[in-house]
Amino acid sequence: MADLKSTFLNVYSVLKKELLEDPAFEWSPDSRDWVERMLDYNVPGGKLNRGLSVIDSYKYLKEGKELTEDEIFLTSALGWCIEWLQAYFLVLDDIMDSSHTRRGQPCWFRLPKVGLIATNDGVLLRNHIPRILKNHFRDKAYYVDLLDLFNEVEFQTASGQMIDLITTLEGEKDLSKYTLSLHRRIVQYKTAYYSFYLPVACALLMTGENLNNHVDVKNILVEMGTYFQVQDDYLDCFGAPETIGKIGTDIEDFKCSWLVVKALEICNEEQKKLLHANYGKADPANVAKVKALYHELNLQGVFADYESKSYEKLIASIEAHPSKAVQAVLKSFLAKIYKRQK
Ligand code: GPP
Ligand code: MG
Ligand code: MG
Ligand code: MG
Repeated sequence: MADLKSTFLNVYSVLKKELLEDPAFEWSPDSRDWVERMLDYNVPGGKLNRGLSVIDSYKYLKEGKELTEDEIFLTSALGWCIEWLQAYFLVLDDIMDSSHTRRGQPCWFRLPKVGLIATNDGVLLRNHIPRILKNHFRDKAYYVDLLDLFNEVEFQTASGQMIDLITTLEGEKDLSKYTLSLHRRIVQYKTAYYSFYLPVACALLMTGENLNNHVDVKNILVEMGTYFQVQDDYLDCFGAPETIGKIGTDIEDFKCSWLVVKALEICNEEQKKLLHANYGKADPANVAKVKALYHELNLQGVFADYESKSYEKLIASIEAHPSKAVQAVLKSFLAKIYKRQK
């Protein structure tokens, strides 16, 4: 594992070097330094689960056959394309969510020298993906499918992000619209496709599969991604900032979080009034009242219950899949996130 990670990180250096020598631009020392610093700050510092999953998934699909150097490089390059996509989303998401920290450091746009230049950095990060794909995949039979996959998933994510954001519009804040079905719609689009379906779909394309034949795999991965975002919502309030590397802002931001949806479902009239009066306010005193209510309602226990039930359901649908190799892909992905603390 440690070995796989260091191989993966070596590929990052190769891809970065190519981008910093991109012949389509006349580089100056300043511009090269900016992009290098921006990439090192935003791309490689996460858990790398999404990226590493491309290599893992491909291995399982090859049923344990030793990968060639070329296959390791290509699966890693696709893994990095997903990490680049993630960096692009996070740089912009942190501006949209007024977040302060990410991966244990200030959000990129919070650096005094960066500010709103971060929006253009997001656009650059996004543009690096087709450049990496062109450099390494243009001769492959699945090149067009790969481009199409990244485009589709980006569109789904931006659409999910849009519904996440418009529910919080000033003047339209309305807790009564926060239901489990709205929550599901948001997280399926903003998180599940790019975080869960995309890595496995990349591996499937590399093995020559047609994605239209794997809708059942997609459905299971979307379920898994939904569970993952419920964990993210839970950790936003109950996680330790030192461990998750970020300070939660969902209560302040009036987010349609799984926690507020559950709270609304089980609270009494008086508790509902308290939620309406305090949710979505920046003042720490309001936030503290919402958190106290979450404790009173034992949302930690409700979440623990949800977590074990989701796990059972996911395992059952994975085991119903006819291919042992696909089962192994899905189980390894689930094992990486079950009961995660970060
Ligand atoms: C995660 O939501 C969703 C994204 C990172 C997708 C962003 C999409 C864009 C098109 C910008 P979140 O805000 O709960 O994540 P976190 O808790 O990590 O801030
Ligand atoms: Mg956010
Ligand atoms: Mg967000
Ligand atoms: Mg979150």
